[in-house]
Amino acid sequence: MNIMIQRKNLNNMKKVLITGVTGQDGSYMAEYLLNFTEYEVYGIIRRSSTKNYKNIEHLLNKSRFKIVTGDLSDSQSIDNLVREIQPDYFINLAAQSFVAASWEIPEQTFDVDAVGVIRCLESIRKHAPKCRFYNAGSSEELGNVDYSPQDEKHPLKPRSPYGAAKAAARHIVKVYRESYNLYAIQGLLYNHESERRGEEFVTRKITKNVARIKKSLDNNQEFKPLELGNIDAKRDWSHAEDFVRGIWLMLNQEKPNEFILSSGETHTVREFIEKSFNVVDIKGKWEGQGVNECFYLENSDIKLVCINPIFYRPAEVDLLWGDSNEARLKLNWRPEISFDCLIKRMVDNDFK
Ligand code: NAP
Ligand code: G4F
Repeated sequence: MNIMIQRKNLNNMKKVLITGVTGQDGSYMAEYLLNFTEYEVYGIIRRSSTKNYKNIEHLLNKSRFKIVTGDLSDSQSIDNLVREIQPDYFINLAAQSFVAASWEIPEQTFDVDAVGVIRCLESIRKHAPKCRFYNAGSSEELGNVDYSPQDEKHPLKPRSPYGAAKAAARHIVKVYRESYNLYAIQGLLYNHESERRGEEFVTRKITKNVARIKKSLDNNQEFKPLELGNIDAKRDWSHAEDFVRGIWLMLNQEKPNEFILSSGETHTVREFIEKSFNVVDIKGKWEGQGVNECFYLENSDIKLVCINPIFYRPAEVDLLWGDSNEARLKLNWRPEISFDCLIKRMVDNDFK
């Protein structure tokens, strides 16, 4: 009897295919959906000689979580997965997501972040046209912004190969939605971070180094200062856990609308640095100008942070500040983790 019930439930389960499941958002999304008993989650990972399961290790023993292999740069692999699994939802969170690297590998970035989206859409169109598709859009698409805070009507003005690829993806998602009547959307998400954030991104780079410097100071050891680029850039930062909820709400509307998800606040990188040091009770002061500016330990000549121009970008997005009122109104979504709480969680995690 129990076995029969279990079989029935398994058959009734909705199948969710997630790309980028080893990354920050993909791992939170899988975790979020596995809390609901009606979903079977298929996480797509890339084939490689070394497994990168750090963010999903805690999910591997769950019966409703399955690992499958595929690559956004390989249409056959995506096609096979969609044909065989017949997903109800396809959440594309895979990307070359590091903006700075997109000038070094522009073709690969465009291939994965834009053409890869066509590969997903084509497979859905052919094999699972009822499947709901979400593509991960970015505030980088807005780039050199005209006004603040930016809303859904803001024009696309990308400043990086990454931003241009995501903007192209936005157009193609709309074309497939309108041409084939697919439920295909691309949310426009502002920066979101977490304890699982990649170590190259500025927030995690700061919190990791704050933890390193704190340990060195506590042990009276010498240390190298943290080196950063443009510390006056402004970003609208949230916690990734809040955003996966928003993505899921966007995917489950009656009609396929696209929304901005953001905290509605903007802060400089400089502020993120100061607050991160504050979490571990280190006070500092800024001195100098431009590339000679440094953050010194208060009442000493010890450098905590310096500027290194190698981290400047060929073109910068100076200010991102999102107006997410539409999502708050229509999806009844709002972020719950504050800027200060985000920083504390990240610093505490790195310090541990
Ligand atoms: P992330 O941590 O860098 O994760 C990226 C994921 O994509 C990884 O799992 C990576 O797999 C996978 N991947 C990369 N290339 C692939 C390929 N060719 N085929 C299959 N998988 C591939 O990124 P994230 O921060 O979670 O972001 C998720 C998505 O949201 C991305 O599309 C990103 O561009 C977008 N986005 C992020 C933010 C943000 O602030 N976090 C804001 C707006 C939009 P490996 O483990 O094999 O490398
Ligand atoms: O942390 P970042 O590298 O994130 P960025 O460029 O804003 O991109 C992130 O958010 C986008 C959404 O807006 C996503 F679509 C994208 O996938 C990614 O998740 O840099 C943030 C700011 C930039 O202005 C950068 O110039 O920090 C500045 N910065 C200053 N020094 C630095 C550094 N960034 C990095 N990564 N490393 C530095 O040393």
